[in-house]
Amino acid sequence: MNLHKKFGGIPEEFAKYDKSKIVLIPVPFDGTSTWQKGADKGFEAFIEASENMELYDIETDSEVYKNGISILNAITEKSSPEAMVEAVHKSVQHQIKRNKFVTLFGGEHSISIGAIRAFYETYENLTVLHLDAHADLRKEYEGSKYNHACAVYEASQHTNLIQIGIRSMDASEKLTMDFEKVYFAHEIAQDNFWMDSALEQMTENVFITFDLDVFDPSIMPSTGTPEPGGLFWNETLEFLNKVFSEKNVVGFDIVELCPNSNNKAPDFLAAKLYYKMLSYKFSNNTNTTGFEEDYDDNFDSPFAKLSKFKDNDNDGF
Ligand SMILES: [Mn+2]
Repeated sequence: MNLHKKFGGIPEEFAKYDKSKIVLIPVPFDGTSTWQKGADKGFEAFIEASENMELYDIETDSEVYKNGISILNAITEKSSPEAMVEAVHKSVQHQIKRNKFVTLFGGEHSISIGAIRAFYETYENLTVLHLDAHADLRKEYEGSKYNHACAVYEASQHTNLIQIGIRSMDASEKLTMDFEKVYFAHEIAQDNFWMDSALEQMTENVFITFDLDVFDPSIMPSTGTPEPGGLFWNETLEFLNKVFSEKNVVGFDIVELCPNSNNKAPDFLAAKLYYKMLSYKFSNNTNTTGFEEDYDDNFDSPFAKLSKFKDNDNDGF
């Protein structure tokens, strides 16, 4: 599945695994969602929308696809949520070892558990930046630790978890929640300092887990559980831009796109969000000549070891 799919309809030479700095792992899993089903259809809709997107990013003056974006075979393990989480964990581990910048697209939010585990096993003092309408801090839900309602419980125990945009939770989750590191949606609406405050709480290495329902349903209605009072496009991108420029973002996932064939705009939003995040990652916002130098200067990055890309200046990389 998706073997020949390309993000953004990019030329084949930029989609080849060996030459791609970025890998995209589809995990079209929808095994535990409780209300509207359909997150398993999210990836296809996301790719289709991406094919209609222009690939020059105005804000960063860059064409990030030239770093190579390779889509891996989808993780289709669904015999149980546990097995899916382990399959994701293994795959992400493998790609980190191969010095790829790892991105994932859901599927529902339980797919993040294995990815986060692979990253906190790799990086000490990892920050997990969690954007979501929901707290997702349940230790167990409907008999499983790997339910979407438990997406960041493990992160709360093993990482520096910072939560943004939360506006729905169960009272029991208060016991797990670190309120100092939670930026509720109603607070964000009235507070100009939340971005800087959240940034100050982050360690150097950050994994971003992005549940699309953090957005206001007026711009992102295509999620399983839309909640009113969410974030808007420009403020969210302003925040992400700050995070990518001030921290070492080691990977990210985007989850919970539940497409509606009568409204393609949310699918396009998801594709654009993904591309914006990559543009922020691989650009310093002032660079107009290429990415290779940024890339090699960043010795904290696992990419510093990717010497094979340094030798390929003549073939478009
Ligand atoms: Mn959510």
